[in-house]
Amino acid sequence: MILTLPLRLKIGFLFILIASCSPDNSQEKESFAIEVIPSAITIPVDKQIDITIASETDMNGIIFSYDNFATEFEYYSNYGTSKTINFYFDTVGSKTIYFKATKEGNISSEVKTVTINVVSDQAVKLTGLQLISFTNVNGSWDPEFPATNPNHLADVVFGLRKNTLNNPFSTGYSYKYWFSSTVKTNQGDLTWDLTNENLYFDPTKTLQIGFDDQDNLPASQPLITDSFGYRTIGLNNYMVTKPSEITFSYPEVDLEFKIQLEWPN
Ligand SMILES: [Ca+2]
Ligand SMILES: [Ca+2]
Repeated sequence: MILTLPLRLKIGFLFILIASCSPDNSQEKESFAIEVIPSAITIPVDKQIDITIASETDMNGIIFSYDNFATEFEYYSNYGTSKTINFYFDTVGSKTIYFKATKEGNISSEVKTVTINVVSDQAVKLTGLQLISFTNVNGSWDPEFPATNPNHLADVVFGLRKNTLNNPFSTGYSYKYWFSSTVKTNQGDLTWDLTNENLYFDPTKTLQIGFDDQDNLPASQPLITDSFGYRTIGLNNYMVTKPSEITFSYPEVDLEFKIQLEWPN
């Protein structure tokens, strides 16, 4: 008789424990396991990397995210038990990618993460830029102000685009946003110190550069006044001499600018 009460309590406790766990257990049963295998965990900037997502079950969706699924990218197709996709990183640093897969019945897999260390390696560092001349420099780009008011001068910003992978499920490349500078109000000194921006790029590849007069955001006017509105620059002619400064001139649009570089050892 002395044992009866504690025994009942124990049974009761066990029952409650099982009951409260059972919804979680059934969710775990529905989820499934995946493996995420990168072809390397340290890669140079501007190099493509392959990542394979594998499962024992056929996958019909792959979902990945760079911010733990606050924003995510979803692709649906019959991927079978293994799918290799491509990633491309245009900045240096540690990159964590979160992966999930789905299978028939709209069932999500567990989350797997992979962290890739993107290093500068043989990349060149863009450390500065000076805009020497552009169309109508010292002239009026903001005609709402009279020529006697310095506000009529251009408020200059420049932007750079890198040729990067369109998306992990494709092999195509196109130029995409990489960096935009601070604004030099009313021309300012037209000189940007970029030492702390970590602007590393593969010197065998090209960049697109554009300069704008920035009006009230988001409006802006290209300072390169032809139909392109940008120029493509490359370092192929400088790979041997490795100069720390290069001047690019485009007389057809009155454009001249100088970049400062740090070459790898
Ligand atoms: Ca303007
Ligand atoms: Ca202005």
